[in-house]
Amino acid sequence: MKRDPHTPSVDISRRCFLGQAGTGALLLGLGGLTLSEHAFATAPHSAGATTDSPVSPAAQAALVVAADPTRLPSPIQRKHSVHHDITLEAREVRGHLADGSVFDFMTWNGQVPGPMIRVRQGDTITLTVRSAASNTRPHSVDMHAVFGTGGGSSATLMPPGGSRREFFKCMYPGAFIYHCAVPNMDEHISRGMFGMIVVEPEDGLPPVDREFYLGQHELYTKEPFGSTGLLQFDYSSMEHEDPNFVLFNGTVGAFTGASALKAKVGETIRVFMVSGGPNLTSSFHPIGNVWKNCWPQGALANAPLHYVQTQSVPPGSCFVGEMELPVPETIKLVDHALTRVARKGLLAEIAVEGQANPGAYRAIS
Ligand SMILES: [Cu+2]
Repeated sequence: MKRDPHTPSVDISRRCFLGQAGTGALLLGLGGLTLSEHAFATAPHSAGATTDSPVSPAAQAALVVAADPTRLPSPIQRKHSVHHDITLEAREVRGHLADGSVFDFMTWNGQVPGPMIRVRQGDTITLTVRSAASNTRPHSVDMHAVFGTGGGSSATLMPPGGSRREFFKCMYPGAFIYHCAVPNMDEHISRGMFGMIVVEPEDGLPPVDREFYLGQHELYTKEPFGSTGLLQFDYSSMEHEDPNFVLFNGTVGAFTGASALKAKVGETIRVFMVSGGPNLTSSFHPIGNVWKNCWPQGALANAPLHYVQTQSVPPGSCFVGEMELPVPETIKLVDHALTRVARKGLLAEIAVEGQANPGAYRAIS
């Protein structure tokens, strides 16, 4: 097998975006995405509590951990197998959670979810995992695309500053989660250590105009939703599976309002969504649209379902869905367990711009 010169490295070195948590005028560039004050706005019905701990200078220098949903590998066009060298780095980072609050995330390559890996059935991968020297906890990776003990988690267990390598062949197609799998894996996944590997079928996926990549997970904090400052992880509420935050990409409202994702009338779009959990099942629904083609569980070997309104995406699984865009609108991607949207921070929007289509939809009075 030859190496694919067109396969972008997944070892993404992200620029360091420094910001002042809680300052309204701040604009943060993120790979073409603008995260504004609005992007971190909390819901109008939030508790609005403030913790005892003010935002320290260290907390103010927090990273944007939200992965850019438009930054994902291109669809695969080739009809032959190749080998990939891929590196994932475990990084424990203090990142923006919401307007005025920060949290100590655990990430792959500094982003939540971790980078999407995209290969073709039959491809082989040499995966290097390494752990930043500044980390404080052990980490490993379980890839659901791998035949092997623990999905490779035993072979990739590493201490802070450590590094491991493994080889595997992508023998079956689908969209699969990868996640940290140390004994406290529920905490590590909650803090952000999950991502997606897409193994495209040999014949590829249908062409679309745009693709987006999102990851849902929940955060368990001692402080209620809407609190400011450095929020602390709470093991008790995790044991009761009662989170204060349910999020896309580790951040409250990062892709809403002026920072909504963009598309145009007449296009078709595909959404890849990985459900990290660690405990909640998403009822994934596009408000104002429908999943025209939908692969539950990311099971791409099967024919898609058509015109699905709400699809369950259990923790430890993925979703692939496509929409057509016949009218201009703002599509709200939600978990239809709507308390998570109204009170816990979960929302992403797609602003569809273009000519009105009154034969398909119009407001009358
Ligand atoms: Cu970990």
